[in-house]
Amino acid sequence: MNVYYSDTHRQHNPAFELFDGGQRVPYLENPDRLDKILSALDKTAWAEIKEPLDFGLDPILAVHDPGYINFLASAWDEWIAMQPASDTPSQNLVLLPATFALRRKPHIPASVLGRAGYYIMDLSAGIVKGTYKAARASVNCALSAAKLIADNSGNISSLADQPASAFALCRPPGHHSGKDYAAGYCFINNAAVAANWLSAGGKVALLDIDYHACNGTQDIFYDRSDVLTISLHGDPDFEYPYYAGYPDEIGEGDGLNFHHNFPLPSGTSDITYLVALEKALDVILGYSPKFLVVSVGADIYKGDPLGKFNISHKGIKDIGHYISKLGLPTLVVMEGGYNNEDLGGNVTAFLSSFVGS
Ligand code: SP5
Ligand code: ZN
Repeated sequence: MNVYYSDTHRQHNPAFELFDGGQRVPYLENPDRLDKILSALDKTAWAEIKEPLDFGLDPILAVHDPGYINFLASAWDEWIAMQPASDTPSQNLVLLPATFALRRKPHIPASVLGRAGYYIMDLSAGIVKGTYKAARASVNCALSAAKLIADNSGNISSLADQPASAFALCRPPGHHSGKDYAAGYCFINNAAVAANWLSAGGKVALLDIDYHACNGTQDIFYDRSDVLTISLHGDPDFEYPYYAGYPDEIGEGDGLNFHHNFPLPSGTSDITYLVALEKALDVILGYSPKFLVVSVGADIYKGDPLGKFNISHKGIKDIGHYISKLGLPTLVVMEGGYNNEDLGGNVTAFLSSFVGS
């Protein structure tokens, strides 16, 4: 299986984030995550690591607001230029606003801190020098993997009767980023940009199994019927991102009935999860998509520092197996997962059912 990966992710490594209550903690979404995944992939017989191609800005701007992307591109330089000379080395600084715009028709101010509060939704999406470069490389991984499955979608692998599949080892992740905002470690919505790009060639189903609801992906496709979006996640009634991911959010306009949320309780076990997943997979089968995009987060694993599910290693393997049985050309996109020690084993277990192409 082709795996698209770029070392550029290392340039996005904020010194800290802020947890609830104002606790300043080391950034959980750190470069070590991908080191752990890469070393597990290296030990398999099937992973072929490839550099992404550069797709430029057009596929990004087909999904994201240009003012937002311009902000990501220049925010760090603008902010650093405003800082008084200080003893704090720049690698310890993070552009993180203290004032946020509620979406009540706010003005977009000229100042970089004002725009940071407009375009950033929470305290886990701070910007550093390399953030934009890393986010561009990350979305290029998703687009490169999308191109591979689009190019190969007619071919059934003789090895396992499994259609084309590819893995985008993206970092930073993407699914909390909407048209014009960064949130929850996400800056550019990799899976959404790739799904939109694929949708030029036929209907796309995007299934998000990260522990957190995909509020950004939900927003981006909410009024569209050509990309079906489905998310299984910790109930936002108690879990981040709190304000989206409820079962009554089913799309609007042309997109009515083309979004589905499956909120699940704290402590969700393999069985409970697989029952919900089967319902989600039935919706996908009924839609008859040409392509499947899976946003995968290993934060569903028991004991994840940001998760409250109780999914086992075997459960993660089974989830991959159930999804692979759809028999669709599948692009798997990396999202979250913060138990770095078990991350590699869980990701390779999930992917193993898609091997054969
Ligand atoms: C891609 C992804 O998985 N993003 C998740 C972002 C979650 N940010 C939540 C920050 C709030 C942390 N609350 C900490 C509770 C630790 N026990
Ligand atoms: Zn997550």
